[in-house]
Amino acid sequence: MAQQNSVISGKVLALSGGVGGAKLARGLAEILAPEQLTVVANTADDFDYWGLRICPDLDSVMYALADLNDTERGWGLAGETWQTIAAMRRYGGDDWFQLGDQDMATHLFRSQALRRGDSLAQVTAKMAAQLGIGLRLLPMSEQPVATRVHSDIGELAFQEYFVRERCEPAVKSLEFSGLAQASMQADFAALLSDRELKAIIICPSNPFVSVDPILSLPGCRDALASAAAPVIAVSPIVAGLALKGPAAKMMAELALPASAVAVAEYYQQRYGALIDGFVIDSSDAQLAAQFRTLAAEVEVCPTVMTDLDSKVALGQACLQFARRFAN
Ligand code: FO1
Repeated sequence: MAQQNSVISGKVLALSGGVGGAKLARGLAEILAPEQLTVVANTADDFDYWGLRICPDLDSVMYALADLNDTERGWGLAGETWQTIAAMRRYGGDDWFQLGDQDMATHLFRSQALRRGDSLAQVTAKMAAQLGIGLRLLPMSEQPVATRVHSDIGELAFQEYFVRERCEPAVKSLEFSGLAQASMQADFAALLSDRELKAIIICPSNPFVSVDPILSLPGCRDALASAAAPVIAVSPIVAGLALKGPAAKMMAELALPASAVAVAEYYQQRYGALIDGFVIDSSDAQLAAQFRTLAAEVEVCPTVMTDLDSKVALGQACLQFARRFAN
């Protein structure tokens, strides 16, 4: 990855869900040297399927960082084939969650390594290195945490809600099973007390199912608050819509208005004065004044990432914004 002129010296931490977060992580990877950047991905979407451990957000970030992701479908690998799932269908096996033939190697390799005793961070690092990724990609935790969706059709595992039911059930509440017994992945926790850490960026990922599981890990909120670096959050809601996924629909179901301000208010209500600055899209510029009542700084810039240039531009804007908080 060719580095562009870095606007920050020191280390940067990006907290990410799947697709939206992966795009910003890819932009940051273009700007920063590999040793400067750590990306921590949500693992509360993880589940077992066909006897394999599936980690969709970690994989979305890994594939995007390696430029191997399918940008049209939004998940999985580009140039994928689907012979195994077709054969699985012939047996009458589960086919509601689609695993491509190449993607399956990721799940097989990971599941085998985990069974042999590797940690999730270790096997992720091995795969990332083989895909040419130099930066550090970490799972939020080594312990399993599973998002449970309490919905109008009953309780669902996250992927059952997201993929099998196509996000159609109305969400009543969310629960992160296993969270109380989980801890932050060790390198993630250590980075938060590193004096070299200069920016913590919450990527434009779903606040409820991608960011909350990370920030709700025991000790995470306080460790972020006491980190030397400012915490910058990029709004996943642009002009009242989620660019991808069910965030705006979930907000309506949770009785929150779908707006960048409501996301900021939600974070403030749940985590207190944790977030120092919010990045909102230019199309939401008229909302900027409302952030003053939240005692948070706001940066207005284009946040919709359609190509590498726009990913890099948003990355640069986040880093420049973070620098403004340096004392
Ligand atoms: N998303 C879908 O909408 N349908 C699928 O069949 C599907 C399969 C899949 C396989 C591997 C993988 O890493 C991701 C996959 N995703 C699929 C995406 C995934 O459900 C979501 O990106 C995240 O869990 C939401 O953050």
